Amino acid sequence: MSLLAKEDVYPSRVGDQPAILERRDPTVYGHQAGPLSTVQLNDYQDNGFLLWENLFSAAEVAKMRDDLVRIWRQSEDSAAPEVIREPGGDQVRSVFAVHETDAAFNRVSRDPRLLNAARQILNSEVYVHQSRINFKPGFTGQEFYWHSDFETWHVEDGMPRMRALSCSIWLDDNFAFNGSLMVIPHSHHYFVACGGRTPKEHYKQSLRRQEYGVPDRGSLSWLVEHHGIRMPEAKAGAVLLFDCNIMHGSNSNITPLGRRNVFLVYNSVENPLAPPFSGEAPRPSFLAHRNPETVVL
Ligand code: 6CS
Ligand code: FE
Repeated sequence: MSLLAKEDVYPSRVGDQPAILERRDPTVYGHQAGPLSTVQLNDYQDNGFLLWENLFSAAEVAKMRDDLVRIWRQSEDSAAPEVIREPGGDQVRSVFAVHETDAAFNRVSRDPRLLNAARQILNSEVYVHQSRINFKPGFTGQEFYWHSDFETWHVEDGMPRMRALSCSIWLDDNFAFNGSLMVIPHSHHYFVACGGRTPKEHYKQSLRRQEYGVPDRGSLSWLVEHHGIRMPEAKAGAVLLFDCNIMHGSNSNITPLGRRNVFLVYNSVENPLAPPFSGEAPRPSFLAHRNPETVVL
């Protein structure tokens, strides 16, 4: 891989005014064979997300829930950096790198249903860029403000191009009322460049409540006026596939019903991380894998 700094085709948080730029990368990189039909691929290409209902059986969900509860219990008193707590409290909000630290979720990260869908969309071999469990517990699970994952992964991790996707495995029923993901369909076709500059060690704050690298209200309003908001709902066992650059967020959960989801982010091996475009030090590897060859899938 060239050590020359890559051209920054998606400048953000460079001290300029916010702007809405055109996407300069495909969404679906090819039409090689895989588990997704042409209709599903076209739907994903256009909207930037795809809800794959009943992908995991009730037995598989039950097993993953047991593994999740084990991780939840281990994390409650843990000072590990992978354990992120809710803003203003100490409840566990997320646990990162579960595909590395936990054998059960390592197996999930290598499930052929997910892998082959990622390979099909990204038209290449893939590796895990990031994994996490977002617990969003009942009554106390806080919001995730609007953002594009790619904006952060580009600026803070050095992900050069939009050739990555997230698989969110739903371990609870996701309803509009218990903090299900909101997405702006079609928003992945635009890159919302953010103002400001990235604070040092920003992730120590952003993973609790993100304030930099979030879209300005004018850009967000423009996207919603033109493309609306969707909030997919489905029973546990569904998987939401979404493009790295789709604008999304989720509300706080004040219901008694938890919204526990596991996220696996697959990046193309053709899109290895460069030095962060912010110019800051790279984020820790539990947030962004920097050596694809070390993550054998
Ligand atoms: O900074 C990140 O990598 C994380 N932040 C958010 C809000 N979504 C993606 C990812 O988990
Ligand atoms: Fe996100």
